[in-house]
This record gives sequence, C-alpha cells and structure tokens, in this order.
Amino acid sequence: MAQKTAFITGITGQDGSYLAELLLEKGYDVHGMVRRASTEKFDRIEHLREKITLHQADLLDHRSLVDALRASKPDEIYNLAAMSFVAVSWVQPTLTAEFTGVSVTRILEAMREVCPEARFYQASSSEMFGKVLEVPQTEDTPFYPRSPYGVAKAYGHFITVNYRESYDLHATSGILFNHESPRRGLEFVTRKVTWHAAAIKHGLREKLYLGNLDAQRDWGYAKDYVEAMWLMLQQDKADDYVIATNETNTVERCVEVAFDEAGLGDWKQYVEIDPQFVRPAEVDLLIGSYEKAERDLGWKPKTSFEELIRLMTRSDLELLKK
Ligand code: NDP
Ligand code: GDR
Repeated sequence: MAQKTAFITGITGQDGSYLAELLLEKGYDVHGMVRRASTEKFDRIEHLREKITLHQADLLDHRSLVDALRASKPDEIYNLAAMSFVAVSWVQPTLTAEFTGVSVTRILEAMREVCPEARFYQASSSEMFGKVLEVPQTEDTPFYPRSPYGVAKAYGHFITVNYRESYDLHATSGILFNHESPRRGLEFVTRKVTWHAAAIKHGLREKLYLGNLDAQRDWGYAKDYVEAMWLMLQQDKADDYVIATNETNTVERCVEVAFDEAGLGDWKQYVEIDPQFVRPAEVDLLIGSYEKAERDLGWKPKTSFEELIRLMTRSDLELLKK
C-alpha cells in the first residue's frame, strides 16, 4: 500500500505531538504546521524533528495555509491548532473567535482549493455542551456553550458539518472530552495540580492556588484519544463522534489523588482558593458517552482517571527532581 501523508495543524501542542508519534508508527509521512515566533518552542516534538516536515503557516493567513497544503499534499488533515485555554477566551474573546472558530473555515477553504479529496478532522470539544442539558452527553445532546472558547468551537463544529453536507467533503468532527498527559500545558488544572504536588514534595513551592474545586470533568488520557482521531478518518463515511470515558470526577478529587501519589498526606494544608481562577461562567458537569465510538470505531478508553493522575504526578516528580 502506498505511504499516506498527514498534515497536522497544532503539531507543537499536547495532542499534535502524540498524534505525530502515532502516525509515524503507522508509517505515515508526517507534515506539521508551525507558526513563527521569536523563540522556537518545539519541546514536545523535538525528538521527532528529523522524522517530520514542518511548514510555517498561521491559522489567520489563508495564503500560508494554501501553500502548506500544496507543499505537503496530504491524504489526511488533522486540524488541532486553536487558542485552547478556556480561561483566556474571556481575556481575548475576538482573537479566540478568529483562531478557534473562523479559522476552521479558512483551512476548509484551503483544503477545497488544494486537496478536496483529503480527509479532514476537526478538534471539537465537550466545552460546546456547556450548561448541563443531558447526562451523559452524546452526539445528539444540544450545545449551550458557557465560554467564548466554547462558542468558537461550536462554530468550528457546525462549519465542519456544513462543509461535509455542502461540498461532500470527508470532514469529521471529534467531540473530545478533557484529555491530559505529562505533556499537558501547565495552565490546565490537572497538570497544574500534579506539577504543584511534585514541586511541594521537592520543597520548591509551599502552596497551590486554585479556583472552583467542585467542577466535574470527564478526564481521559491524551495518548488514548489521538488513536480515536486516526480511527475516525479511516471510516468510509465521515461522521461525528464523542470521545470520553463515561466517568466524571471533581477538581478536588484530582487534587486528592495527586497529593496522595506525591506522598504529601492531607492536601487541605497546601491548597488555597484564589478568586482569580474562578471563571465568569462555569461548566459544572461533563460526562460523555463513548457508545457510538465503541460501536463504529471499536474505540474505548484504556486509562482510568486515577491511573492518569498518578502517572502525571510521577512524571512531574521525576521532572522536578532533575
Ligand atoms: P494545545 O494548547 O496543547 O496546542 C494548541 C496548538 O495550536 C499548538 O500547537 C499551538 O501552537 C497551535 N496554535 C494556536 N494558535 C495558532 C495559530 N494562530 N496558528 C498556528 N498554530 C496555532 O492544545 P491540545 O493539544 O490540548 O488540543 C488540541 C486541539 O484539541 C485544540 O484545538 C483544542 O482546543 C482541542 N481540544 C482539546 C481538548 C483537551 O482536553 N486537550 C479537548 C477537546 C478539544 P504554538 O505551540 O505555537 O502555541
Ligand atoms: P477546561 O480545562 O476548561 O475544561 O478545558 P481546565 O483544566 O482549564 O479546567 C477544568 C476545570 O477546572 C477548574 N479549575 C481550574 N482550572 C484551571 N485551569 N486553573 C485553576 O486554577 C482551576 N481551578 C479550578 C475550571 O474552572 C474548570 O472547571 C479543557 C481545554 O483543554 C479545552 O481546550 C478543551 O476543549 C476542554 O478541556 C474539553
């Protein structure tokens, strides 16, 4: 079989780096899009640099997207690039709308122009569900986003569906629930917690400041989730899929598990609430049903919440020891 080519936007991010590894293992020619910065921050893909091809482009720049697709000639496009931190979407709402929302149209248009036969994956999010209208959330649960980020992702989701229906593109929207790993950005709550548990253990920090401890999330392991992205693009017919674990836990429980793994005893003596981390509007409860993904893709999560938080804590303990 001829070698397949994949093009990944957001290859420098958590998911992009795991997806690039997976596709290389599967024998793909992997191309990635990176944006220019005064300092290169390619830590997550440093170990892959000689095996992949990088193209300079930006989600805001149509010309650069067209050129990058022309140069890479992909069979599969994974659109993972976005402003992905929910809290910052209130600080930069218009930019979030551009990066996370309208840019999906920009890349779909570039694809129509250059490679309409390619298969397209859009990184949609459980944040689109927002207010709790149904439990567990499925592909049929209505959206009621509670952040500018969620609103932008809902636009990205619907434009993907619309281009599939309007132009007969193989365009899929993966509605992924929170997924974490040792490569997670330090601003997201799980990694913030595991990093601080490790830092306190090593005497580098004294306290951990958090916002809402009662928020409930369906947390899975990023490495399991990139496999689902790939499986979605191997289907004859494009569709939309929820990827989740069907288990929910509070932020407080996350803290409890991480501090236990770090051997710190009672977490309450280290944690303080700081209102700056409380959001203007909150998503109280996320729990997703992966029933359709299991049925159609044969996918199910392999890593439990506790295993995940423990492996992230061990990784941060090791990291900070150095
Ligand atoms: P990260 O924040 O780790 O990575 C985001 C990536 O997008 C980075 O590579 C970043 O590049 C790139 N990017 C941002 N803006 C631009 C731009 N203007 N032009 C080019 N590249 C840009 O996110 P994750 O890996 O965690 O998530 C991947 C995708 O999946 C995102 O779209 C996210 O919203 C979505 N998602 C994530 C979930 C999760 O729990 N992780 C759940 C559901 C959806 P740079 O390194 O230069 O900043
Ligand atoms: P989320 O993830 O907003 O769900 O978006 P995040 O880890 O930022 O927050 C999860 C929950 O924890 C609460 N929380 C805090 N969050 C952060 N970041 N920092 C804190 O100090 C803190 N204290 C409490 C939050 O209020 C929230 O309820 C992630 C991102 O990866 C999105 O890109 C993705 O689309 C969704 O997951 C699914």
